[in-house]
Amino acid sequence: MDLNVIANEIYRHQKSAKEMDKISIRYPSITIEDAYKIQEINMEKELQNSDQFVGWKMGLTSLAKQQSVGVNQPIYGRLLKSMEMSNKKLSMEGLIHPRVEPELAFLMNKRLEGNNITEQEVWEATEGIMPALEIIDSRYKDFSFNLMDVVADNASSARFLISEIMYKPGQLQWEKAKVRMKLNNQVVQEGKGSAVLGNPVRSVVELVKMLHASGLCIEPGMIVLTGAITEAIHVFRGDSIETEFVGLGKMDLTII
Ligand code: 0L1
Ligand code: MG
Repeated sequence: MDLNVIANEIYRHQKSAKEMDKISIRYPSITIEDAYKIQEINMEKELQNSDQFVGWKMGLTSLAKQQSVGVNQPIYGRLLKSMEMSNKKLSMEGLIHPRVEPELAFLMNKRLEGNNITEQEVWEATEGIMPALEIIDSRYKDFSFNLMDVVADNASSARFLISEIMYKPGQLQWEKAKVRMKLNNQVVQEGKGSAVLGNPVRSVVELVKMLHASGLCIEPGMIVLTGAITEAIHVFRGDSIETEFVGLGKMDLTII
């Protein structure tokens, strides 16, 4: 099994926005370490193409999502500057079957590393917290995958939109932050910050520990998408999404 070959195949599908078969079927012995290595190989390609590595995302941070993939652990992915949306219009170009999920984004101002990191240390290293929308888009047919597949596909990362309004970490009890999502004027999802590992700060703690296992860390200036507060909504061209982060502001998205 050549990880570069598998990475190239996934990369081609990420770029062409064409669905592919699960790699775990053809490579049943693939490990989680292999899958993270594939993710890293493809990130290197992007950096060589002048993209910028701007942060990390955590995925599968809710019990419901973990159960749907049959795992009991979150995963991480890498965020690139080119994934960041600059306006509220999501183009379907380059996407296969996108889904939108509301998240809280942490902006870090210190390096965070190590296996013994505490919530207090994460709070102290947090410049601010911003409402965000993540657009996930699995490259696998029917959005169906196992843990190794999804990690190798950069945790389904596709696009993200971050609110311009930043809040101080102590401004709110983030586990109580309420979110309501409307799709074409109908409320379709509601949730609270506690859906993210009990509190989004724990997602950053877990991320630092998982990165440590691979000799990686969070650098100052990086953002962390901490994980979905509600189920992701499948969107199509012509849809409009209105997400209310109660007391923190609204984020709209039109799919074009
Ligand atoms: O951000 C996420 O929680 C998604 C992680 C990958 C699983 C999926 O694509 O639903
Ligand atoms: Mg997400």
